[in-house]
Amino acid sequence: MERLITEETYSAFAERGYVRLPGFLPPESAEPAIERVQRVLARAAPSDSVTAVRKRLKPLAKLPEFSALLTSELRQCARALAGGRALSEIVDHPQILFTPPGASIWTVPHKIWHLDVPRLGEVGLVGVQMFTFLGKVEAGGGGTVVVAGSHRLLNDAGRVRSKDVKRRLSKEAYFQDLFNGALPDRERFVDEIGQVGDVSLQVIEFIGEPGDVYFSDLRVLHSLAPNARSAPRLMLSQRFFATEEIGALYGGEI
Ligand SMILES: O=C(O)CCC(=O)C(=O)O
Repeated sequence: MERLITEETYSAFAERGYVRLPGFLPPESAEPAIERVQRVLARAAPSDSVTAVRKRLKPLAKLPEFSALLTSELRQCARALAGGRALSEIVDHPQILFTPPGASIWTVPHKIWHLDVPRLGEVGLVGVQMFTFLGKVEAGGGGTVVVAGSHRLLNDAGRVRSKDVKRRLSKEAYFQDLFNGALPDRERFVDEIGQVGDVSLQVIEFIGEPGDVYFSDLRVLHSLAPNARSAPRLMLSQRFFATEEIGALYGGEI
């Protein structure tokens, strides 16, 4: 693992809240899962709704071809990035993320920015999320978007739910603009570094190809993005929760 996780990886993860590990998994290890997904997509009719296709894809993720991508090296890496904390997976298989092509333009979304779990104040990191690719996802191709650096905000505010995190962040000019759909030139959130206090912020699109892995801190604000490319966006994700910290949140085992 040392060949992929260096001191720079740890410090980038601490600073930015995400890290990209190109070729962490052997690209060919994704092939059986890709074949499964493609078989389902090939049977989809143009009139099928996105929800209907997602529903058909969902159970595939329980197949061994998908869990095989959650390697012990990947789990070790998640734990290392989580500062050695014990981690739990609420489900033992990953989740398929699918966005069909067809958006007329790609732009930084102004809505659906969220967290999957509440903030826990000075507890800090509550887990990490892994993303990998079941096909090439290019810029503008619907990859998950995150606000790098946002995990460093609001760590002194005790327990804050996702909705309230957004409400509190809206007091800052950067987030007021990010959440404002009427604002033109939204690519600037990708091209420019914003600032809240001493924290630098930037919207990052998770792009890559089979074998590439991203890890993000579960405190990082993230959203879905449109897919303005011609290929469907197919990614896999798994969440690793800090067992003790999240167990305390929900009053016991998770
Ligand atoms: O589909 C996506 O890229 C968004 C993923 C997401 O919001 C999540 O994992 O919580």
